Amino acid sequence: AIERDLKIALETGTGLWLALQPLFAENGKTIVGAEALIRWNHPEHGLLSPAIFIPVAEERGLIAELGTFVLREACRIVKELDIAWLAVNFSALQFRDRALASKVLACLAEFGVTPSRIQIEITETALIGDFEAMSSTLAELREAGIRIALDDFGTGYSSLGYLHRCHFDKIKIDRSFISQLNGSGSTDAVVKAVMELANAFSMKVTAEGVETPSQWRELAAMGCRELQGFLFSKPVTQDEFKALLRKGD
Ligand code: G
Ligand code: G
Ligand code: MN
Ligand code: NA
Repeated sequence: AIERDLKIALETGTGLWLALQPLFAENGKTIVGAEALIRWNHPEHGLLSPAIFIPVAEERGLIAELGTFVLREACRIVKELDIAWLAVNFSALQFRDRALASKVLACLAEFGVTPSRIQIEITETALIGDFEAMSSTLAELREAGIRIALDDFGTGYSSLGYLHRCHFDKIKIDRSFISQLNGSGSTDAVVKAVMELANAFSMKVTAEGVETPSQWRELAAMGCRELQGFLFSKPVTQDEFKALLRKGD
């Protein structure tokens, strides 16, 4: 039933929308960009999490359509909001389409969106499929100016080899690491090492899931320049996001 309803939602464009979570500079005040997180107001079940329906879309061959919806909506939003960039999450399965890069670029051109204003987040697990196809698609997108972020870093399978052969603009340290920071433990050392690794590969670093002021302080001290988490803001509606931008001015 979820599958049928999702098909209808995608065809009619009703019920699906993008929540926006701001990303902040180390001062915790300046909004540097945002991440789009899909939401579904289901006619009977109410608000559904993507953790429920993304896997259904992936299993039922609907992920390409869903990805198209997300990208088009992201283009519309980034033009409307006064933000530098908006990041969208792509499923590994979307990269099975060899024409993905040209379709993405055509979409941006249609909306008149500069490629540097859209970032694409992929998880490490995306890298374990057809690595050659994946990295050529990513190279094509990067050459056009779209920035690529490696999401949930540390939870998957990325090796130094992947990082070396496939250039990412940014890594997002998974929140499971951030939540274990305590000022002196082994997780602190790991996060520090990841920041140094990122430096060596000229990648930016985002800390995800920052929930406490002490995590914030420690990350800022380590030199982390981009922070995301409930401490600063949860994902919000577009109107709420506009209010956040006004507050920041
Ligand atoms: O907001 P949160 O509960 O919102 O997201 C849960 C999971 O769903 C995260 O792993 C997130 O990356 C994923 N997700 C959110 N939006 C999208 C989307 O538009 N496309 C894909 N493929 N995954 C998404
Ligand atoms: O996998 P990805 O990083 O794309 O997923 C983003 C998910 O993380 C979303 O579900 C979002 O709601 C959630 N999220 C964002 N900030 C925080 C936070 O500070 N704490 C927790 N627990 N979840 C967060
Ligand atoms: Mn993400
Ligand atoms: Na994550």
